[in-house]
Amino acid sequence: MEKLKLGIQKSGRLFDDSMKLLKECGIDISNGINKLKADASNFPLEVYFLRDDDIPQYVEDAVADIGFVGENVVAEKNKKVTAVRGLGFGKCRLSVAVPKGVQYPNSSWLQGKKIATSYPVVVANFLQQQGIQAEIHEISGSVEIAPGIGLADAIVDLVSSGSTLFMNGLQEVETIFTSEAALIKNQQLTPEKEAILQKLLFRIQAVKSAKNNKYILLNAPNHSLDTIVSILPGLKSPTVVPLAQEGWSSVHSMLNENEFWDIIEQLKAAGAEGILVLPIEKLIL
Ligand code: PRT
Ligand code: ZN
Repeated sequence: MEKLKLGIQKSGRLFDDSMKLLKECGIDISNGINKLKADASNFPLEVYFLRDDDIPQYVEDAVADIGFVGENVVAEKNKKVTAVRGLGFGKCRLSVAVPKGVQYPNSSWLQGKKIATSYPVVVANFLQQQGIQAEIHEISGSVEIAPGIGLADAIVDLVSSGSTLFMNGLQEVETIFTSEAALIKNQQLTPEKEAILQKLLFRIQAVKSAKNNKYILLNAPNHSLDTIVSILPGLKSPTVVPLAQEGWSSVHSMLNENEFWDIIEQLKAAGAEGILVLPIEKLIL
């Protein structure tokens, strides 16, 4: 049987989350993780451990059929690959930063300046869109020290917490790209490989929707059931089961993370008691 070849970062910021996602999808690749590649024991998948920068090229060339890689890398490498979906980890932004104290009203400040970055393609596109001419200095690491040593007036670099910029006397002034890890695929997958990918995507979707939702159980006096049921969104409608105690019911439903606290407050106000909230492991909608 054909196997789908997946390229993931071999070490670095995306490695742990990539492995965790596969595990949550029920895919076991515990064999031979230290090697260049590993076979899943219970899914038609072969995992290749690669430098993140190489993943788009490998996917274009079908050395790997699919890859987990930062959208920032996909944008910079500009290879012929298809981005299928975001994976919800590796979140960061590519931002312009200038020395603290500099007044930066908008991107026109960059006109005629020197910008250090590891993302020359994305930065050149941004400058072109904005109609700005500036000099791009490509450097591969420690971009944040460039202004301090007089190499550049500004930098464009990835930011997550912002502490690297802060410690180097820089301020983030404009975000030009927001990024997360994404699943990319080769543009000519065989139907058989496409079918394996669909299976994998189905599992990823189940894992991701489970993360955003909680299972909720509560007790309610029967006279407030109508109100409580109307507050709960649920998949279809909540499950209502009578309690041993006369006049009371147990209500089971599902809540989205984003509206969670809001709804809990409304439920309490409507007379719900003994509210229990549980994580959901997988959710198939
Ligand atoms: O060896 P390999 O080439 O595979 O790895 P790498 O060193 O090129 O990449 P790695 O592991 O650093 O990052 C992999 C991916 O993680 C990136 O391509 C992004 O998609 C994503 N990511 C998420 C980040 C960050 N957050 C991040 N904060 N990548 C890099 N950073 C760096 C940033 O460049 C800066 O130096 O962290 C510093 C800023 O962090 P804060 O928290 O101080 O703002
Ligand atoms: Zn890299």
